[in-house]
Amino acid sequence: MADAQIATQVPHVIRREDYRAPDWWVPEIALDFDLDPAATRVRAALSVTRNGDHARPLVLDGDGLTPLSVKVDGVEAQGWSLNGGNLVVPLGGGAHVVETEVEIAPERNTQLEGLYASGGILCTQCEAEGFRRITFFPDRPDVLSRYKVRMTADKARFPVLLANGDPIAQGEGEGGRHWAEWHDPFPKPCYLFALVAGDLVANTGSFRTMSGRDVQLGIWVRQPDLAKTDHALAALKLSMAWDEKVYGREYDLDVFNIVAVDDFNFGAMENKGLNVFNSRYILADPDTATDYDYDAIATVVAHEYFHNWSGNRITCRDWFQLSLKEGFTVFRDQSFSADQGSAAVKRIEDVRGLRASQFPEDAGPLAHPVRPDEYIEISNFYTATIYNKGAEVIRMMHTILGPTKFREATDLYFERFDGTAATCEDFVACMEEAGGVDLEQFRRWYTQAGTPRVSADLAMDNGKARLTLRQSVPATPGQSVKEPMVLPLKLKLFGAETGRAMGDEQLVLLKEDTSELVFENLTEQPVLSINRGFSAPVVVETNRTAADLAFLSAHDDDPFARYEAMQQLMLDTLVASVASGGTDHGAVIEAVRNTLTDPALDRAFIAEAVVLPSDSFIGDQMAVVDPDAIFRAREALRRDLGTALGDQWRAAYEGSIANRFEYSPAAKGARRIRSVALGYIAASGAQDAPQLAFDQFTGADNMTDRQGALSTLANGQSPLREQALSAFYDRYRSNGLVLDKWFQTQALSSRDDTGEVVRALAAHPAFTLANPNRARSLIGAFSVNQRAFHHASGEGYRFVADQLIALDKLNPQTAAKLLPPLGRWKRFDARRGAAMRAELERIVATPGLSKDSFEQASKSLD
Ligand code: 0A1
Ligand code: ZN
Repeated sequence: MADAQIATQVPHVIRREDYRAPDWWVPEIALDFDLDPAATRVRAALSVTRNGDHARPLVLDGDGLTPLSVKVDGVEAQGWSLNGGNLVVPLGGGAHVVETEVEIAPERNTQLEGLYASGGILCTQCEAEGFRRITFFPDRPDVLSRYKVRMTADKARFPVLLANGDPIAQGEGEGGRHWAEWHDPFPKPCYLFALVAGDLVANTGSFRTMSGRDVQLGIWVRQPDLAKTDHALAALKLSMAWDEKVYGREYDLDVFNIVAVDDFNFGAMENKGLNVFNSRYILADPDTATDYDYDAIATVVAHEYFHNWSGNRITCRDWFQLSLKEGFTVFRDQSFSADQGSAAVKRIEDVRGLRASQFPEDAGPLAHPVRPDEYIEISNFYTATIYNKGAEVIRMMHTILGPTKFREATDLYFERFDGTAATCEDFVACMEEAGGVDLEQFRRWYTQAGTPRVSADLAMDNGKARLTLRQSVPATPGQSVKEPMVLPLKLKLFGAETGRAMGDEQLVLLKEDTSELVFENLTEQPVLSINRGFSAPVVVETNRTAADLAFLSAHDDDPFARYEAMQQLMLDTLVASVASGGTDHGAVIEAVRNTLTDPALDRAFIAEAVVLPSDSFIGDQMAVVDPDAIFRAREALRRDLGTALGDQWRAAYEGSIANRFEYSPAAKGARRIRSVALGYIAASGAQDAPQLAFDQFTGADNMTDRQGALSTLANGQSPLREQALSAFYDRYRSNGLVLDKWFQTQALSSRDDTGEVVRALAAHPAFTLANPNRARSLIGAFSVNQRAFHHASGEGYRFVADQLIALDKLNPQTAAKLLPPLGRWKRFDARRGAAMRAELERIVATPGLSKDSFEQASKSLD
């Protein structure tokens, strides 16, 4: 932590424009680990070669390491020094072997970066800069090396020893120890290094690749979890086949291993041939995992697997290029998941996620371009902008090129940059070359932050419709002036009377500030369907009436646009009620009735379409967010919908009861509509609602139904609430992942006392900040519960700040990730804003604050 303390006083800013090629290459590295949780010895032998004609010494990054020995070409070195934790070794020739030895203590590593212990398993997390906590090395993604790894460990405690690449040899040592050697033939940056040692068992399988090679697959977990790994293994096989079919990408090693650990800062990590996962993205059975969990597991398994090409075979030149691998890989995992079930529902979920996390980021103090220009701590840049907006940018290029040219362009990219550390520019250049398009102006998506806004006004005159499109990009920190973007907008007109499409869908590339489109020979009043499929990640404002939106929600032939029309109608209604206190709910009720009773629609889609926009999304539409007024308006609409459509909700509820759990798109859709219907029945205030929920809770044969019922009860006042919460706790007290749901459900509750409940839960014996999932389940969930977090007393802010200050001492990365909700103070009234600022100031002034939290908190104050 010593480095972190210094950093808070003098934050060192890293700038993209300062990139320089490395002074030294490291084509080969041999690592020898003598593993022990209390004291692990790490010996590293680096073959280094000078890059170009210069006299600069070899500088190896180190963080908290003390060299026990430094040798050059087999001889104890003399002139080395330490500079801010880094090892500086003067070298005379063009090529040398540099050997170092250090000792580290994985069991004391609470930051979960580098080599650490999780539930008795030793594992690593090196992205972005964790390798320097294991050994001295040029810790930057453009230094690619071939790795040989040898591990020795106590055989009883660590019977399984895994690393990247292929297993080469293993044997017995002295004193109950054993060893294993792994070689990875593919040069890789050190952030992809991994090793795991533990008492693990595997669910094994094999996959025959397109060229006929058999790959051994293993999902490694602790023995009691073995029965929960089938879904992940199946998802892995599907991913491997999909990447061959859709991108022509074949797996390249003889083994592919995944290990699940309980303590992990992010979701999972794509280490070459040895992915390490947060156990929540591996373990599933019907009793403990929801449909949401099952889907997330498939997506994350696919994501990490796809990185083998988009990330590992082609990596990033520097961390400013992070979206090169992350944006593209998210686009790939989204397309994979869309192909497994309903593409429309998947798109709706992805856009909902983008609006919930990326749009607020782009509108706040931490806004940054998809390719940032500077950072203090790179871990803070694993953001929704890099991942999700980055994926939208790739999707737009896919839309502009069309699927065939897009595939030719990715073929070119994979072929040209295989084995290298590339840039976002390299990717775009391949798109241009193979796609035969000019993307000069499109590149602004990489440089300009902020969510573009488009206004679309349709006016009729004399049988002609005139569509005026205007775009603007809001100012963001450090970028006050913006240039127009290229916005691919899919649009179509429908006849208001006949409901018929007036012509085909068009793809309009809006490039100017303003542009006008004229539609001739119209025989009836047109209704505009725009940004179909969410073809551009923008905010669209139109002059459509409530009647137009209701019409589209019933007749549009693009399911996303249909969903969107309903959301817009709901949003307009809610924003109007917040402003005026009015309750004109008739149009929404009728639109929901139509959707709910449309026999042509599948249930998964209906369930998405009839859910109201979240409190925070409603807040995002307002100049000053009023959390209490939003909550009241939303609850009033829920109550009216629940009451007016009582029979329809009951019918949807009864009609979706299953005899037995099944994991299929249809069964998932049924469970989803069931829990949405239950929520509306409860919102109507129906007397029997708590009992209905409780019966569902006790009778459920799966976690989706059980947790859905628990959430409904947790929002209410019935005595059955306590009964269900304690039954849930008792049943799952030894299952960490399910306990997270218990904490999260209470933190998300819409009850008045949620703040107090959450503060009490922080003192619950099962709560700990040491486990990131648990910390997120309470603090992360609470701080997105708009009304509870923004309680006028300011208690919510104080509580979260207290927790983050405590968490920062243990795990800076996780603390910093949870900080952004406190930074949204400009969006709230003066009193709330001042209270939020005061907490940010308190965080910044905390002695010993990490640079992770410092960067987030100090930027949030600007
Ligand atoms: N590359 C991983 C996510 C990841 C990022 C950073 C980490 O530590 C700072 C860990 C994992 C992915 O995209 O899945
Ligand atoms: Zn990724």
